[in-house]
Amino acid sequence: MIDENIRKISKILIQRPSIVILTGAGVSAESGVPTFRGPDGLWRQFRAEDLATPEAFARNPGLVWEWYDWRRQKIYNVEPNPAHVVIAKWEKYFPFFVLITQNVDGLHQKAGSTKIIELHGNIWKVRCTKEGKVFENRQVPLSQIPPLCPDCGSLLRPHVVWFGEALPSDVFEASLQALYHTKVMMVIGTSALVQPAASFPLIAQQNGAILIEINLEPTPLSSYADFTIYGKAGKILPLIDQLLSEESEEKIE
Ligand code: BJW
Repeated sequence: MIDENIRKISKILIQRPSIVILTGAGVSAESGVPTFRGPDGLWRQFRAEDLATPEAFARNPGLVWEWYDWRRQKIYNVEPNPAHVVIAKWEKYFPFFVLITQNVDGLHQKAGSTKIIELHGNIWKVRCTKEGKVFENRQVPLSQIPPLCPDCGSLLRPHVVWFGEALPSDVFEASLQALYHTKVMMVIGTSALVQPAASFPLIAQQNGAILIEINLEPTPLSSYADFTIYGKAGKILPLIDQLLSEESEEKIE
């Protein structure tokens, strides 16, 4: 039995085929990637202040790199789940489509997504602390901790956005443009606690978008959302997709 709200959402998507999707760690949870704030979340085991700030890296780059090396090993073999697959499919379905992800795991790309803005960077990239050059790096485990720049020998850092760091301006601008333009804003698997991403859905809504949230539990966004569906992203998205396909077939007949 499909929830009535899921039917309503699929109808809205057909009437307004213009969508921005904001994803968070919950989208990758069913692939086995740890979330940050859930019962087994990373921030239950580790202090963000010790591992995910520029100050922590300046104090002890080796410790920070050991943590990133451990996380990279943990997720090296994970695969996209049905939520990633549906999102990748939708970029070809909707005339206007932008995926904004807070995730650094690269699973959206592995599922085939190309119209993607990575807000918080990518755990498979490293950046030279001296010259700012970015390199892809998939070595697991790292042969040297902390790793050094192959060009100039300076310290490399993970190419991610830590607390207290600004998002890259091009990434921020591109997100804003998408938020101003979209008619539907779908927020999936984020606790909506980390700024500025947490404000993005409200910016889209204030510009006329219908706000849809998919999460296991209520978040600070839930009271603003036009529709909230509680459940696993890997279950809900295929249901919406199934209804979209059925409606499209009806249109063709
Ligand atoms: C499921 C599910 C399933 C589970 N299906 N759902 C304004 C007010 C207050 C504070 C600030 C503010 N502005 C800035 C700040 C400070 C800070 C901030 O927001 N702090 C708050 C926490 C209080 N923000 C920043 O510092 C940001 N920078 C900034 O604003 O700079 C300003 C500046 C301007 C100019 C100069 C200098 C500075 C940067 C934030 C960077 C965040 N970085 C991290 C680490 C990335 C790298 C790494 O991975 O190591 O990003 S922290 C972490 O949180 C990570 C995530 O992307 C981010 C969000 O987490 P997410 O994705 O929401 O995960 P969870 O675990 O929280 O939630 C999972 C959800 O999924 C849950 O709701 C589950 O229920 C659900 N779920 N399974 C559906 N199967």
